[in-house]
Amino acid sequence: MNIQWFPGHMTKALRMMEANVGIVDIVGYVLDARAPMSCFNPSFEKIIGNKPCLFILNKCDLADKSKVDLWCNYFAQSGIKYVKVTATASAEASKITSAFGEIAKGLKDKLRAKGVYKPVRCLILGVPNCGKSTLINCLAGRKSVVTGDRPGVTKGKQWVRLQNGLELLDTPGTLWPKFEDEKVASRLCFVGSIKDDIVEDIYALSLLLVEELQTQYPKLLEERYKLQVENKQPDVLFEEIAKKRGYVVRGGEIDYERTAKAILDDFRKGKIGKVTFDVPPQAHLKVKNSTKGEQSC
Ligand SMILES: Nc1nc2c(ncn2[C@@H]2O[C@H](COP(=O)(O)OP(=O)(O)O)[C@@H](O)[C@H]2O)c(=O)[nH]1
Ligand SMILES: [Mg+2]
Repeated sequence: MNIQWFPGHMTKALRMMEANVGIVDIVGYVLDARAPMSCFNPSFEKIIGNKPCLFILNKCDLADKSKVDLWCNYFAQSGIKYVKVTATASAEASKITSAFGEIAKGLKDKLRAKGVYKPVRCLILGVPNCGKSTLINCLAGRKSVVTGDRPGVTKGKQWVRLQNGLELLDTPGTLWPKFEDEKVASRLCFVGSIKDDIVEDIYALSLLLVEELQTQYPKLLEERYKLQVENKQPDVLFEEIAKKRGYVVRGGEIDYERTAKAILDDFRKGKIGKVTFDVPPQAHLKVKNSTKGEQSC
């Protein structure tokens, strides 16, 4: 599967973030709760530097609660500030605001002691499609920035001022020039951070998804497609799904593209179930032991 990709607009976006980081006080780092590890962008480390950072595990409504809890434990044990949210639910706004508020408080107090009353500025960053703009709209209580279910919707620089004096800077999602690990790249494709149209082989991508689901969530796959999944090769499963769904063309040939797109779409819309592919570093052994080697990351 060939997805080495780094379009020019992402270089531009990273430069914009580097140029603005000097004027922000804190960073909100949005991670897709279905693949938090894969969402860590090495290019962001330089941008964040020593700024206080809040990790926001978003799309929890689509994620596996037990794995999200492992991430929360990991963050808590590592002394990392985090919040788990579903940015599409407006009721979540207060949770996010208070998490930011906690981080901003120390800073505000310091400034006030010096007689400075300025808004606390926060840079919101994350890979494409993880929900940055949705999160900002959730906090603002209105549609202040453009969102969309595909990468690349946010283009320029967008500041949004909240009532509590926090100012948020939305940024275009960025990836990094080279994926060392195919698993990271494919998981970013599954969650829609990498556009399907730059993936050369959508069939190969959907086979990887079937394989990961078969390993980590066999029951969900069985229930969704009413199939027995054990001891079957992913391509065999793929063909069974195609036939069950009637995705065949004239002469009984399987419609590979249609089936591949349907499986990816089912996953992205949460129709297969609540799934999280990545576990935090130390949790790897725990998950393996507790499931008799069924899960891997
Ligand atoms: N189910 C679900 N969808 C979400 C959530 N947050 C964002 N989305 C959807 O994810 C897509 C990308 O969101 P957007 O905010 O544009 O992502 P951005 O590229 O990071 O700014 C949109 O279709 C949103 O509606 C969430 O918590 N749950
Ligand atoms: Mg956006």
